[in-house]
Amino acid sequence: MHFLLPFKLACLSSFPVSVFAQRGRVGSSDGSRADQSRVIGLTRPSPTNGRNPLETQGWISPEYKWFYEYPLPRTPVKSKKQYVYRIVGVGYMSQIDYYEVEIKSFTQQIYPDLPATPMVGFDGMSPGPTFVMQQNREAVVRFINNGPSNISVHVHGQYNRAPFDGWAGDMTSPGQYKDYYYPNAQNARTIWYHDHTEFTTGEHAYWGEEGYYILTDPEEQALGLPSGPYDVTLVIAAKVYNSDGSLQYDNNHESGLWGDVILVNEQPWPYMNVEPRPYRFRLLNGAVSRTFDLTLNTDAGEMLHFDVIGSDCGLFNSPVNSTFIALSMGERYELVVDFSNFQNQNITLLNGRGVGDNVDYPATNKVMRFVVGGSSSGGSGGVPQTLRNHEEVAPPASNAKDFTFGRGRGGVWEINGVGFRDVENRILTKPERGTYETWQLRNGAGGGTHPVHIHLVDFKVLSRTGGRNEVADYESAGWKDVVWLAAGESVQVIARYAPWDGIYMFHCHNLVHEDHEQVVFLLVPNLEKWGYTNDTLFLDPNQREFQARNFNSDDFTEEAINNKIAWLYSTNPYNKGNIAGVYSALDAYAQAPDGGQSNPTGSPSSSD
Ligand SMILES: [Cu+2]
Repeated sequence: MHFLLPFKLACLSSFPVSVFAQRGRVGSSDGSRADQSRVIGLTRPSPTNGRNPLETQGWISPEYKWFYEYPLPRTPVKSKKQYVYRIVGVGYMSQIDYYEVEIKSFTQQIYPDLPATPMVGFDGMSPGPTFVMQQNREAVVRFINNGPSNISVHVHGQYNRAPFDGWAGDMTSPGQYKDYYYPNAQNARTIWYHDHTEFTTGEHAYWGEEGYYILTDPEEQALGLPSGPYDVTLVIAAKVYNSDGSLQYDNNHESGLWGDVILVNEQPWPYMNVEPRPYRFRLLNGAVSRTFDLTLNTDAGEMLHFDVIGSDCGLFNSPVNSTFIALSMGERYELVVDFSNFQNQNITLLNGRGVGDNVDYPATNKVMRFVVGGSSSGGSGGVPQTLRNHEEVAPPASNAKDFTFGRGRGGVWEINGVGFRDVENRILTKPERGTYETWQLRNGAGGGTHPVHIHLVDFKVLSRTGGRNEVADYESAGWKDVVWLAAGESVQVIARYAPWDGIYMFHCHNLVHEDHEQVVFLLVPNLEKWGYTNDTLFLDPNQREFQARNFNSDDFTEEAINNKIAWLYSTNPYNKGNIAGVYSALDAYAQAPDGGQSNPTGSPSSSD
């Protein structure tokens, strides 16, 4: 445990649910786009209010008429290759699992009465196959690009070294492959992988290039949470279709693509048969620009209470009871919903209207339906009151750094006036490795909704002023890597810039904004006196030896793959799996009077 400073955050106190209720609109409601763009925060919905038909536009897509008629698709778990690279050392043996994933085109039936939709996805499916990784078992995943355009794969929510983090410019072209080396060393968490290619991330995610990456650990497995068929991933998206069934990508003058068709696991408005018992749901907003305000409702219009057990970076210390979840792009929440008292009833997942800066369409207030059966096959799978023991962290004494997300000259989305193409200035900040920093994220000119994602770190949401003026209980209860910055809001987050040095992105996760410049970098610099040998530093996300290679069948024999993994291991990006040792060395460095020259527990990046 490396968070040693006890501190109870003020924002952990409970807000009554009522403070979120019936949050009003700003300005008149004449239904115009201009009016909608001024809407801030959330309309706390019930199934029968919070809905102003004047503000609902007509269908852009062909009208979809099959609500809750098709089942929720369940995404298959990705299998590793049978051969495993084993490392045997003095007193230890570890192994690195190896996976191969092919990016390729495919078609999927979305409208029953239209041609199948052309898409591109990991292993030719969307969502892509779910990775289930075990803590402390590293993995190498070979992504082979047989698709129509460049890719760069980002595992969102894991501290990958920079060359394996899916930097926007680190591209794998069609006909190439790249080996990504993942540490899998963090606590159990529901994370995801998606394309992160410069200027086309939105389109690529939209065509289907996203999927789950679940990391599990023994502590989580001992909790007895609902598992197997009762542990369900739900990626929610919103898209627009043409009359020939193909996807339409219109970014509305670079402001956003809100979508009039709501999909869960790539099926419009599905249903799922459930038993009257608890289920674990892992929610992900995989949409390009649409934010959601989700509630579970009976046919009689009652809202269900459920337990929120985790967020972006894993389980909370204790569950947080709620009736709603606000979900911006890239955010994840894990819920346990108990259907025990709803035998033979429908429970419908609904979305609010007037949420964030969304444009509403006829059916964007609906998401999916759970059809509760009459009997359960047994098993409890309830929610323990103690899920995890994660200590809190003290904010640093120094002033916060400020980052303003807004629309600059020429209407370009920027951060502090800097955009992705501004190569000279786009490294906006250099947090010292191992230190805590508080960042003030502000929504500036141009309004809009900016879900802010910081790569490398887990952060805690400390405060929100303006707009909703509150941090929801479930936002502050755990650690996150995306925070929703709605119009008029300023949000403070704290993170420890560790364990690695290197260049990492931070950006808006409205993918239209991201593709139109709202991406900059943080550089965690090399600590000068920390005993590096300088042979492999992993600072540069485009470091040549880790880049994509042209496809060559000689590279795909078992021997070649084992040699490649052995070489990756020898470059030692992850301190041979001893990441606790990296943290204690960082602590010692910070405390040592000689600036850490004594280097007590070894340097994390040196080679043998
Ligand atoms: Cu944005």
